[in-house]
Amino acid sequence: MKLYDWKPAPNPRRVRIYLAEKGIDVPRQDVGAGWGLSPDFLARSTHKLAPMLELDDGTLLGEAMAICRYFEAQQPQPCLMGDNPKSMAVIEMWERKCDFEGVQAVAEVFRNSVPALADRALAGFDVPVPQIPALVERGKLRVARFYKQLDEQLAQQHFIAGEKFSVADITALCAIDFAKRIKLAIPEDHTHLLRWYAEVSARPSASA
Ligand SMILES: N[C@@H](CCC(=O)N[C@@H](CS)C(=O)NCC(=O)O)C(=O)O
Repeated sequence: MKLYDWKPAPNPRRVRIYLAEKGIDVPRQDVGAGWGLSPDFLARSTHKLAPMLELDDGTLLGEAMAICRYFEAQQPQPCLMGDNPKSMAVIEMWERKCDFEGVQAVAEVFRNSVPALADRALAGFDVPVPQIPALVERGKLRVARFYKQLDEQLAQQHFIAGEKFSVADITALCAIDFAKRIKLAIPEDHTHLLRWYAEVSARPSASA
């Protein structure tokens, strides 16, 4: 088994934090090459995205949460994806929101503004995809709404999907640290979100 990883990127980090929380050690290979992925990895990967998990039978698994789901089924404890129908659904709902409205909103700003990605505005494409500058402002609106929704949610409960730490917290943390790289930090008046951010950032897994 091998995990194809890319240290500076937010989606591979979702898997690294998850594995650290579970105490699972998987052989890894960093497939980054500058602002993109190495030609070797691109040639053999169907999705042309990291992370990617290669199983011993050669199966290639893409998508951060599909990789986590594979390990969760093998080693349920500590439980990070719910242990009953309701908690599983609530965690999945919040994790998907943190991906679509968090990671992907930040990526919209990042990929449409960073000069090094001028013709690579969408990940995973092998043809040039030019940036659309108007998407930067729209992405910022999405990120601001994401922060507000999380702040409201965290006023009600300790972690994003309830009273226990879960994959929803992992995805939210990766989205927020990705946003900080482009100076979209949590606003100072979002006190509940800041309380949560300080706590999850202090977990040993956050340095994964
Ligand atoms: N939905 C995918 C997203 C994967 C993704 O976008 N990965 C980025 C790194 S964060 C990537 O591989 N980008 C390749 C590139 O920029 O060329 C997941 O959950 O794993």
